[in-house]
Amino acid sequence: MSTQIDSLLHEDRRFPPSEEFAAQAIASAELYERASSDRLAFWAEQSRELLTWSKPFTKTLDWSNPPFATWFDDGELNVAYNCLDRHVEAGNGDRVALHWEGEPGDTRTITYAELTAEVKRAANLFTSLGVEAGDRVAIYLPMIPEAIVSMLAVARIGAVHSVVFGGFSADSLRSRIDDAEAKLVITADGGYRKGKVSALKPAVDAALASRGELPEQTTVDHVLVVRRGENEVEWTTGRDLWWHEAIAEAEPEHDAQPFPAEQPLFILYTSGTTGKPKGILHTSGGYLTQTAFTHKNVFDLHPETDVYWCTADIGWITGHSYVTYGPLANGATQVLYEGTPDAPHPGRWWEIIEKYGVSIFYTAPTAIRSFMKLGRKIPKQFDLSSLRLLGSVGEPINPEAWMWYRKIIGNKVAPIVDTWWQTETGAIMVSALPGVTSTKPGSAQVPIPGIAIDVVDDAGGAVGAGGGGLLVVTEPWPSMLRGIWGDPERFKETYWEKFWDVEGGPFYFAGDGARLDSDRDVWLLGRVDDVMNVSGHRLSTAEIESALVANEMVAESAVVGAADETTGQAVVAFVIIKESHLEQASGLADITGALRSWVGEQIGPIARPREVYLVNELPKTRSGKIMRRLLRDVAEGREVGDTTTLADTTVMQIITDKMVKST
Ligand code: 6R9
Repeated sequence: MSTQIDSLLHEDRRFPPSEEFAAQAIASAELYERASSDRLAFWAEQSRELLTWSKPFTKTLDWSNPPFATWFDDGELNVAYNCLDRHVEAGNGDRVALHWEGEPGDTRTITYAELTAEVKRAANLFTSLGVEAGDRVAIYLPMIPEAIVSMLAVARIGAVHSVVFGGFSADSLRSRIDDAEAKLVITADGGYRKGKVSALKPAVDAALASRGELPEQTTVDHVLVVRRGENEVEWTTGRDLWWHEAIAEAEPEHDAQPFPAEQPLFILYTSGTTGKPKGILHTSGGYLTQTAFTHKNVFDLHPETDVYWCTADIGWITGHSYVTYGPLANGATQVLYEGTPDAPHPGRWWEIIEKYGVSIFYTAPTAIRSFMKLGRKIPKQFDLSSLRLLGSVGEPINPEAWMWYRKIIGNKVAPIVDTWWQTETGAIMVSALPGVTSTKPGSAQVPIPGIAIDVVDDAGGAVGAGGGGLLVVTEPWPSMLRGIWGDPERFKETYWEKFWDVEGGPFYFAGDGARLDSDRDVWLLGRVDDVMNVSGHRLSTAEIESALVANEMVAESAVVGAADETTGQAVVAFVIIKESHLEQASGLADITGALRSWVGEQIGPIARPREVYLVNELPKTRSGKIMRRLLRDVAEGREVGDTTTLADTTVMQIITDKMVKST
């Protein structure tokens, strides 16, 4: 079977940067020139410029033992010092670091001086609880300032955090605590979600309780509990401590000690296609270099004037790199929001943008599409004129959602950066540079300066302009994962074995399908497991979904390949109709037939869905990625598989109940 992915969609719109934007842009075309003339010297230069090293490094990359890389190996730095103290020392202590907005509308404004002071106390507190450099600390918190304080205080003492998303169950938390052998767990009584307090502490209690086949003892000595929800909690004396009481007693002064560049910084668990979650390991100097570099250049950050907002939860890599480390290393002022986009009303995000004058906004296509579904009336009630740059991450953004984002949210002028990267890559790898690149709706476009990527066939051969295949990273990069916690074999097998012996290799295999257009711009086509094979043509789910959403009636869609006797696989689409077009759609005699023909016209008869199902929800993970595996179960008439990682576990029932079928 060929790995060539047949690409049929055409997109000719181009948006060159405005002169005004280009004139003030941080990034310049020269960055590409410097990086391509000497890639390693470029990263060394960026690292020295962006970070404060306590002991300067003399080596940049050591790739003598692939796939294990070290960057800036003989240098020493303190990550928290770089995110905090040095900004205060430079006279920016009064700059706001966090505009925190609680879901019920309570707020906290925290300056760099205040954040530094809080992190110093927390560092002393963690040390007094027996946490030493190299020890692991689990963080299971809502989006409150203490989440960021905890991450930075752990980093400050050279310990390693493992943030577990607050929506995960007691079992997921337990397996992550056990795998990392965490000594300390930091949690809250509860946090606000959709107008209600959602308790967190009971999950920690359940995770640490002995039961079933679990070992009797965990490695956890203490649980620190932030008071947020004011809900009743159970208490284990000797183990549990209130954050506010303990922090008040902690010493205020704390000198940040330097640690080696390769000191582990965090573990973040991400689910693989099979087996238990992988603990992705990131270290200090290289990670902070690339997150700071990309945050500054991809988001055109002017730290004195910009108000930046990334909507990701700190439980995901986007929250680590573009809420905590990148922005704070760069001294940015940012918004941190506790709740959901629609609480207490569907305009909450736009209200927050208006309130704080947000100028740079970074979110996910799934959020954009759900706002599209509700219509432009809601954002139009707010003043969004402060926005000057928009970012997208997490999934391919289809051209229609891109255009809506630009027009309705970006006031027809804000450049959009579609950023491709992964938990494993640590930081942005492929993206336009605002002010430099002419943007294209739907394409993530070009590797950032200093990053080497390609699209290859199954044998590792470059497909070249116009070709489709697999996305690979062909050279090591500063923020690359350093391994899978406790499992070096799995690290090699999962990411490196496939392209180990190829010319110019080894290459890092990302697991994404991609194509290069005639300008060599990159188009992401979805995970390789999602690619369909219809009569020998490899079709991308992302492209057919794009075509469906380009129909004025369609708000969201998900496409899967279902087994088919004649064609091998057949295209099956799940579609949500926009609220504003429900009447029009129900007036059509054969709406699903119309949508099938539409896809046929947009990309060709081969892509025409065998079936279209109208639904009012799609199954998504908590980080907003569509779980196509479950839809494939429905399309093939099987019992629906494991739904435990869905954000809303009832959604599959709703889908199977409400499906309207046509063939
Ligand atoms: C940052 C993040 C990684 C996977 C990745 C790819 C998809 C992320 C994307 C994108 C198309 C983009 N992905 N950004 N696909 N265009 N701009 O999301 O990390 O949760 O590890 O997911 O997400 O499939 O392989 P993570």
